[in-house]
Amino acid sequence: MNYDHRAVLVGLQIKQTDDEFYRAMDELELLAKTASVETVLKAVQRLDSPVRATYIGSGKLTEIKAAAADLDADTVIFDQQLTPMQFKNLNEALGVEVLDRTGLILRIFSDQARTREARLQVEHANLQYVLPRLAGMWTHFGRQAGSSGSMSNRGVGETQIELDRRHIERRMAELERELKAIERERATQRERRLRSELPKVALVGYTNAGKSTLMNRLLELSLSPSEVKREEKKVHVKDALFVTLDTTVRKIEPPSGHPFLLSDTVGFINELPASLVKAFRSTLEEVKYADILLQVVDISDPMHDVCEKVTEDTLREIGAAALPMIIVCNKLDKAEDPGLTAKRVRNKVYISADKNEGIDLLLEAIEDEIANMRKECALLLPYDKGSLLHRLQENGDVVSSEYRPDGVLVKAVVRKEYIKYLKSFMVEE
Ligand SMILES: Nc1nc2c(ncn2[C@@H]2O[C@H](COP(=O)(O)OP(=O)(O)OP(=O)(O)O)[C@@H](O)[C@H]2O)c(=O)[nH]1
Ligand SMILES: [Mg+2]
Repeated sequence: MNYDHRAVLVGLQIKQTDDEFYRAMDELELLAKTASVETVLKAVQRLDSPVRATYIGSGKLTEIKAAAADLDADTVIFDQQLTPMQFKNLNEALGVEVLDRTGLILRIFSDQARTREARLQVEHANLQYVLPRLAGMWTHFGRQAGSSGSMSNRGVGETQIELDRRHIERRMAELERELKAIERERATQRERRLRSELPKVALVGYTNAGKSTLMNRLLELSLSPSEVKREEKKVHVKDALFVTLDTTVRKIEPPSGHPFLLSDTVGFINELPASLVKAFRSTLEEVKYADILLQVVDISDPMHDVCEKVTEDTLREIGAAALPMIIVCNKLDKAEDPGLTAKRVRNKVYISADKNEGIDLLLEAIEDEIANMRKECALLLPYDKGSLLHRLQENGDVVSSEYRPDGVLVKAVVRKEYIKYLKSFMVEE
């Protein structure tokens, strides 16, 4: 792999256990890799609390500066979000580009954003992050431009910062207006989907857990062989973080079983930066309109418990914690325990999306949840209610129908909350 940058990663271990801390450092390395940054050194410091002005102690700072020079690193990445003051001081002290975890995640989001909405959301999050850090960035760019950052240059820098600030604020207001308009469009689309009686199933989970891979597997069930080959309906899969940033919805028609709508969306991560949560709120919130959640967990990750907790916390934050959920333990083929095979234990299913194992068990679990939300009833539909019959048929809800002089006697399985609208057509069998 060719990298664009070389970086020293700096971690500050405060309260975390070693396991938690090193997992977070590994994740930071994977984030860096996703952003095309090669990790040349992971430096660690243990302190009771971060140093207010410089995050790490001055001895460590000198050490890192020397290491960066020795190893030819052009970037130093810190494991937590730095305060604007820390950011400015570290920029001045280190003389190479300084990034914190938030800045790194923002960079990945910028690289991966494809749709217009995702691009606008990322730009907004970026500007929000940049605004209080302008002073620190000016130090950096000022130096890059060859100025010494001496007193005589300070005035120029400050005028520039003020101009930049006003420009950024204007752009942010513009972005907010555009995003509101897109959100309205999305609400209309959503309403259309809600009106469709198809059950809505949403993939959720930590980034890189295999959500998009699973979506493609399920999608293949509904495609003809030539469509499978063309791949155009499939979603993008990659061993990197935040490959998916927007929501894709596809209709899935299992060979046996009820059709449903499946959505794939942005993954979660521990301590998702606040500016991104805000910017991606409407994308994230899509999840709460689902009927059933599929929480995809990478069980080959030794710390997958942490990921599950992060997912559950995030779901609570967006008001989706009470929805029926199936836990999909994915990457079975890579799991440490070799005795583990595809199986289903109530609402927990062990699968390998990549190796196509256990998908049938997952479909059964989905089918059971769908059955839970539906109820069988007998209806006598007058002949002028043809469109209603058509809709029931289209959604695969009709079990049997019999044409009678006074209308069509239909046995159908419909969503429980829909029953109240059908009351007037209901008959005893
Ligand atoms: N070994 C193994 N790898 C898998 C499995 N499922 C997915 N992967 C791999 O895991 C990586 C991430 O898969 P994605 O489907 O892109 O994951 P995602 O959850 O959509 O990730 P983001 O969209 O980036 O949040 C890819 O390299 C997949 O090939 C599996 O069952 N076994
Ligand atoms: Mg994905």
